[in-house]
Amino acid sequence: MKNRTRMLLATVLVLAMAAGLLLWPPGREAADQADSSPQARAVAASHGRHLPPTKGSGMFQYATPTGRRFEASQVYDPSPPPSEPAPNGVREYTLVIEEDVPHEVAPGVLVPAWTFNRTVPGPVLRVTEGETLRVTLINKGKLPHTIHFHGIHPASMDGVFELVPPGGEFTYEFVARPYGVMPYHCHSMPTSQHIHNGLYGMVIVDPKEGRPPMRELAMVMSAFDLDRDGEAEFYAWNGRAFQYADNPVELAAGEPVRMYVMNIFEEAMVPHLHGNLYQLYPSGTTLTPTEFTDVKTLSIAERAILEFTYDYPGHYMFQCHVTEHMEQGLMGWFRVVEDETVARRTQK
Ligand SMILES: [Cu+2]
Repeated sequence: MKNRTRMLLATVLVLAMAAGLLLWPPGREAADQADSSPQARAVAASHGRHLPPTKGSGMFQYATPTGRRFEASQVYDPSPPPSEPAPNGVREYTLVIEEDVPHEVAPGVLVPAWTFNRTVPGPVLRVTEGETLRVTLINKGKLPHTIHFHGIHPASMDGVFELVPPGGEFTYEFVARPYGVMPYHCHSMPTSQHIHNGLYGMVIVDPKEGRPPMRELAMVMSAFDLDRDGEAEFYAWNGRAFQYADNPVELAAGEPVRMYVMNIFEEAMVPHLHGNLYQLYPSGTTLTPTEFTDVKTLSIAERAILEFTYDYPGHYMFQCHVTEHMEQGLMGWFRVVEDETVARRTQK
């Protein structure tokens, strides 16, 4: 880690520790829950947004959320871009890499992230199989970076050998195939550091014939090991621990939902829905599901499409079933409502 990064991190942790000491014990958080329904409040209180006391060494027990919650404006929008034909068959994106962008990984806990377009994860890219995907990388960092895409493409577009120097640009261009859910991430060495610091995102490659229209969500599972001791302190859907606990994702009862899921952390993750099961499309590379289940272990860089419909209104947790991950941030709520117009409000 660079010295400046390390100093920034240390400062942040000391501040977070001080805040944590003032606000501990976590019972005080119960009054500050996202949802107004009594059931949601009660359950949220018992799944308090705090680290389990046995987790981590001294400092990290207190480097915890301060009781403040994520505001809606901070939330990573879980709706992917719409599926639509690219103009002239070419889907273009520009991704700008910056280093040490302050990223609030949990309420009150800032980390110096490396970002694509200033978000962690980077933006969801979407293209249809057979179209050309053209991605221009602009490196505004101080280190060489790349973009490595999963999928089928020429070696020269693989983002491993052609390092993009600080101040440099490179355009990746290839025909997108096969359809599925494909990770993209920096492959500069040490790759573990470049990914861990935030340089990752999801590509959705739609099949040419399309998939049935549904409400869609894109969710990246990741984690943050702030002290680099090999054990993460925070786990997250889309880069912020507990953001969808603070800001539940609204769905309508009876509305089919398609959730694109990807695990970019170096531990297995287990996406799990409460009150429901999902049709599973491993890697998103099939048009028919292979399993109807409510848990699926996603190994490192593994991804899937989950399709499901909630029949009953209410609040349902969606979480990682590795319970430690859930307790440390990899959980959120679906608020399933009767009125479809409410859920569609948030749809792109
Ligand atoms: Cu990099």
